[in-house]
Formats: sequence, structure tokens, C-alpha cells
Amino acid sequence: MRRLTVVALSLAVATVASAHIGSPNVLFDGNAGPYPVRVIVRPPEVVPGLAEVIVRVNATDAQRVLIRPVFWRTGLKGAPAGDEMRRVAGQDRVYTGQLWLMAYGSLSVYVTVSGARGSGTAIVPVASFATGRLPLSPALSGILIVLGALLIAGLLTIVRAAVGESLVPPGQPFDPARRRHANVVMAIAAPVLALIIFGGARWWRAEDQGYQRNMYGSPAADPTVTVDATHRTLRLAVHDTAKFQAIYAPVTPDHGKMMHLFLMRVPQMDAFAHLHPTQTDSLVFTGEVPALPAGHYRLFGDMTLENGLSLTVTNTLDLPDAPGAVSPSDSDDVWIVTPVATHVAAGAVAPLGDGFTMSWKGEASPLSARQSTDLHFVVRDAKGDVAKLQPYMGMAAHAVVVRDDGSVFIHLHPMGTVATVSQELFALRDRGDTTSDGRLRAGALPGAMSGMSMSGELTFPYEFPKPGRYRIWVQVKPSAQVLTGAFDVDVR
Ligand SMILES: [Cu+2]
Repeated sequence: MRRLTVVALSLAVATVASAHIGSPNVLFDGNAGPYPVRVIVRPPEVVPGLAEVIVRVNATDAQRVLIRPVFWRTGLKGAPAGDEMRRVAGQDRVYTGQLWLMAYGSLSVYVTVSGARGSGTAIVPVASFATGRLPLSPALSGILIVLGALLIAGLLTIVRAAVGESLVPPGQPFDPARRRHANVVMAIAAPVLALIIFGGARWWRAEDQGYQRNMYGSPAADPTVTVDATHRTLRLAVHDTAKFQAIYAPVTPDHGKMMHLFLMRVPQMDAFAHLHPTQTDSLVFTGEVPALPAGHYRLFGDMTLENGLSLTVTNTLDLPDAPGAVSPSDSDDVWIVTPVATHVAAGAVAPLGDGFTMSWKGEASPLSARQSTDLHFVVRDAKGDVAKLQPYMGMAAHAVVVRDDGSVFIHLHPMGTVATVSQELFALRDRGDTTSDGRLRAGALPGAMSGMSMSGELTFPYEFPKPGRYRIWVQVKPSAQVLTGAFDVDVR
């Protein structure tokens, strides 16, 4: 009985499986045609469930905002019609709406803004998967057990009355023979009822197991480091965990790289590297680990699949000493050995090296969890002027946010948490450049971004998922070299 109620009320918890660990909300800064928008998607805790969508249009002439869930599997053709978003009272540029996420998989929210200047659509990839089950609280299960016991007792009483007292003609006594008969029938009914309850529990357990088979488990990454006279090579073998197959499409390059691998020494969080191992087998990535000191490291590897799904794998590894100077295996590899982390405060300035600085222009610490915020930085040159940036892997800046216990990781860009390549893959799919099973047709490779600001004024939209101490590494290229600024931020 108890197991039945416990199982019957276990609910599915789902989070998005995009390039993050523990940071499910999706933020996007970009354009829907002529209209600049910020889109926030807060995925539901249960699937099927409602995703909350907030759209802020930075224009006064928008008239309608539509949201539409588009699954990769079905494409735009198989997607339901859009829902019109509601304008938030008192805030004429902010719209809210909700979308039913009914299935698991790679999905995008299509946000269409229309107004006097025409209409345009922003694609916001939000892949939804079930990742856990909510436990049933002891208080609620106690109440349900009591109510269930009352129901069973009531049903047995009804059975006994139906074959006993209710058959006694008016004015006649309830004689012992009838009473015995009623008791016998009730004694037969009790095990029948128990069987029905047992069968129900078994049925639900089967449902629950089926659900758990579809639950998302972050793919595992097994690191091995080999050292010889001139190399310190990290080999990362990625594989699906448990029964759920998350990696059901080939890996595709994001910013031109098959994997973005971040290493940080723990617990100090000092030495930090952003590396790009090459794909040496379908799910094996291999690369050199340059000048990082030996120690215990946490690794986070970002990869994107051809079906638009972005995944992050994580693990820890012990890095042995390098045999000497190890040359990096990718020219975009960047590492920093002892960054001075600057605690964010009004006017906090982090040295970047080469005479450049990066200052914090966001809100004063502590920031609030579960609220959209701007991580706002300004890069200045030695003269104090706002620096002009060069693209580093197609982006003005890359930021990595990690909670000090490693439970939160996200790779951000000024456009937010979404991977550009995922948006491009959905756009390609809409144009019919992919096959139904999600393979890119030959030659249909994602193009480059255009219209990006390369100013040293940087804004990363983000929502911290929970309170704690976070470190933010921001990577920019104001000169020939990629420079990294490190900031610590407290979130309450
Ligand atoms: Cu990046």
C-alpha cells in the first residue's frame, strides 16, 4: 500500500540537457528579425509540463509575440501553431507565455515578433529530458496511507452490508446465518481487493521503470593522461550512461571545434585551461595538456550533436607533471596558471596582462539566484579606453561560470547560454538540409555569425541557478593574444 502510493506519486523531474551542468534555464540575447529580444526559457520540473517563456522586446513598435515549440524529430512542419504571448501588465515590452513540453528530445522555442517593421523569428534551442523523480514527502504519504486504509475499510463494509444487512426484509432480524454468510463474503473480498492493489502496484512499478529508462543521464567521460618525453596527452572517452541513449547523433563542430574542454585545478580554482582536443574516434577526444601545473583537476567538456543537442560531460582527473614544454595541439588553446581572481564589487578591476584590464560593471555582489541578470564587463587598454576586440573562435567573448563545488557549470557568450551551432542546425533543418534522422546533408555546414558587436563592453545574460560562491572566467582577444579575466561572485 505504502509502496503503491509512494510510486504512484513519484513525479518526473526534467531539466534541459544543453551545454551546462546544473544550470537548466536558457537565456538568449539576439534578434527576431528587426527586433532585439531577450528570451528566457525556464523548463518545467515535470515532463509533460509547462515551460515558462519570458520575452523582452527592446523596441517600442512590436505588436505581437508568438512562441512555438519545434522538435527536431518533427521539424517546423510537424510543430503545433504558435501561441500568442501575453503582455505583462505595466511593462509594455515584456511578454510571458507557457509552452507544453510533451516529449523528450532536441527542441527549440521559436519566438516570432511582428510589428510595423515586419516580423522575424529567433530560434532558442531548449532540449528537454527527464533527469530524476521527485520524492514523496513523508507527511503526504502518511495522509495517503490513512485515506487509502479508510477507503479499503469502507469498501469491505459496503461488501459486507450488500450481502448481509441490506438483504434483510423490513421488520425482520439480522439472523446469525445471514451474518455468517456476510462475514464469509467479506473474508473472500479482502484477498481479492489485496490482489487488485498488488496488481496496481506492479503496473505502476512497470510504468515507473519505463520512465526511468527514458531518464536523462549525463554521458560519462573517462580521462586518461599519458606522458612521454615531449607529450602530456589527455584522452577522453565519452559514453552514454545507464539505459538512456543521449548521444544518438554524430558530434558536430561548435565554433569550429568538436569539443571545448575546460580544466580547472580544484579546490583552489586557480590554474585554468580552455582546450580543444581533436576527435580521434566517434566519441574519443585527444589533445595535449600544455603548461598547467600538476594537480587535481575538474574537467568539463562541451559538445554539440548534429540534431542540435548540446551536452556537457564532467569528471575529475589527476594531472601529472609535464615532461617539459608541451606544445598545444590546437592554436586556439588557452591556459592561465595563476590568475588573480577579483571579487566583484562596484568598480572591481581584474588585470588581464599586456596592459589590459577588465572591470565589473554588473550589480553589486551578492547577486540574486534564479533572476535574470547581466554579467557586465568592460575591457580597457593601457590608456583606459574601451578596447576593440577581435573574434576568438567566432565570438567577441567567452565566459565560463563554475560554482566552487563544481555542481554548476555553464559556458556563456554575449548571446547567452545557447550554442550558435544549435540555432544554425535548426535553421538548416527548416530549410530541408538535413535528413529525417538528423544527419546534415553534405555541404550544409553552419555559416559564420554576422553583425556581432566587437566592443570591449560585454554583457552576458545569465540566471544563477542557486546561491553560493561562483568563479567566472572571461576570455577576450583585445590584442594578438587571448586574455583571461577571473572574477568571484557571491550569489544568495
Ligand atoms: Cu565559447
